[in-house]
Amino acid sequence: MNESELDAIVIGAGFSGLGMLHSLREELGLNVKVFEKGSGVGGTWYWNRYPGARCDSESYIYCFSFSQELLQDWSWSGKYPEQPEILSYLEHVAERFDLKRNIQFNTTVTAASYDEETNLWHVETDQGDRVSARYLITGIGCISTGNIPDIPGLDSFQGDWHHTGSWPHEGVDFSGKKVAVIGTGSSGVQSIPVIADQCAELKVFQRTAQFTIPARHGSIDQQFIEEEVKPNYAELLEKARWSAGGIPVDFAKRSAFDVNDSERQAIYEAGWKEGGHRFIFGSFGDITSDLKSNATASDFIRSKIREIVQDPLKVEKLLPMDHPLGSKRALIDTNYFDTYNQEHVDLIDLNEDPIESITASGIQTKSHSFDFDIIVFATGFDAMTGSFFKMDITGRQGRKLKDDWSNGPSTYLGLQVSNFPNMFMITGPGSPSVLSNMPVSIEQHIEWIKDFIEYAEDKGIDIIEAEPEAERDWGKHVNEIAEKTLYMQANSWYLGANIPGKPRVFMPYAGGVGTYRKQCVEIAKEGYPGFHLSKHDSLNVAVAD
Ligand code: N01
Repeated sequence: MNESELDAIVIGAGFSGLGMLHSLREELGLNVKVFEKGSGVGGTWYWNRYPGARCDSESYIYCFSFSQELLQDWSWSGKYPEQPEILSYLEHVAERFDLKRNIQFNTTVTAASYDEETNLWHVETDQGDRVSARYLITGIGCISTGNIPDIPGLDSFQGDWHHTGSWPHEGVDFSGKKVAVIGTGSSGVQSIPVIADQCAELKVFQRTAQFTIPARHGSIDQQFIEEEVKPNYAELLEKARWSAGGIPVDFAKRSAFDVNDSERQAIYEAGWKEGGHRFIFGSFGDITSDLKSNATASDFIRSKIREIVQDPLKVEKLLPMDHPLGSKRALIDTNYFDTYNQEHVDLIDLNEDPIESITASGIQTKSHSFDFDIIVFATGFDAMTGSFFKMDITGRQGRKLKDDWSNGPSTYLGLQVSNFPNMFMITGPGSPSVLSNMPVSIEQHIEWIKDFIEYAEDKGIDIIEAEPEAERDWGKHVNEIAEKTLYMQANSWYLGANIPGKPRVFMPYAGGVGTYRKQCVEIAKEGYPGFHLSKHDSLNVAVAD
């Protein structure tokens, strides 16, 4: 590849980067280079190798849809795809479509700056690369920069410690070990039961008790796949694309108060037995929008926690009382609450007994000193903006993305930022991706970006740039939609609440994947209102406010 003729630089080789590379190269014939920090493809699934890691979208819908042959040939083994299998899938995609020839691994992009004179993005890496291209596309994931809390004394700890989001490839041997897990979000809830099975002693440090529903994970239903999925993949995917959450299922429309108490109880029992997110979307349509309806589901889950967990002291700590179900990321689990019935598993409520420091031998809380061999940080991510801020991204007239986003991210459609021409984001803040089945959102972004670039090239347009007004309006719209949801009722990473000092801005678009897609389609049909499209000349240097 002649790098002096690069058309596009893509950052990241997860679902987003692989799909974008394939689309730009195969459909538009562009000369594309991908930079990837890891030594292999996979993105999230390359890094998150913690015990029990899997996706909680059902496997048949957690995939690329651009190749009918790929859809028909690939077979998942589990109801939910587990991390090693997702990684194999992405490896397979990279091999099958010969993508690796355009990917440079073990390379971190450190800086990217837009040059108004040449209308090129100049990209620098930690390996000394200096390359330029007309388009810069970020596929850096939105939950990929780990949050390791600033607890005094971590440096002094004599044991091992790991963050779930950068797990050692060789695995961690927990046998006979005293282990601490800090954090009970998706990663904690998935890893705690598996770590408990392997270690001698486990103490979980919990800041917020969680609602979680049994996943009922198991082998995939082959008959369902062969008879209902594979012959109907096109229709299923189309349904997913226009749905609220990127999955091809029907949401219950009835209210929790359309039925009497015993009917409601029976519906929740059936949902609990079936497991997974169907407990929420298959039961009542207003659980996620109406606090009173939500309370019936929240109460049901609390009753299940009381039923499952034997120790009343642990029950009290495990009951989520400070936020409604679904206002933080909805969780599904395997044996999470049962795990606390094991004698070697204990739970520390950080609200009663906060961590004061990490010592050479373990963790010091306000009232106890605990010894550990291994500390696991399941403490989440500096989501949506963290990975952008790790790079020095400079737009027109030296503007820094970090400065422009100092009060929270601001984008048009989650796809572009004013003053950063020809830079596109896949799963950026302001897009619905994190509230959806990711591959469906990612493919929508990829297709839309590819179509826009094709449109621009056909019309001789050199510069694509979100207009500040459109960006402001989109931000307002994202905010208005969020205000109507229950998401505003919890301290979550959606709001940046998990990172001390991060501006409290609800970052994802909560209007649904289908509604978002409709707006994107209409904008494209109308010739991309809200974007300033221009031919490049070296005087085109005006900065928008
Ligand atoms: O991170 P989280 P995650 N001291 O932020 C706690 C996706 N994902 O890695 O709730 C003590 O959800 C924090 O407490 P609180 C998915 O989108 C998907 O689990 O902030 N505790 C919380 O309990 C998910 O939402 C899958 O009060 C601290 C936990 O650590 C996203 O990734 C699997 C703390 C962090 O939970 C992130 O999930 C895994 C501190 N200083 C991840 N700081 C699947 O598809 C934070 N915590 C299944």
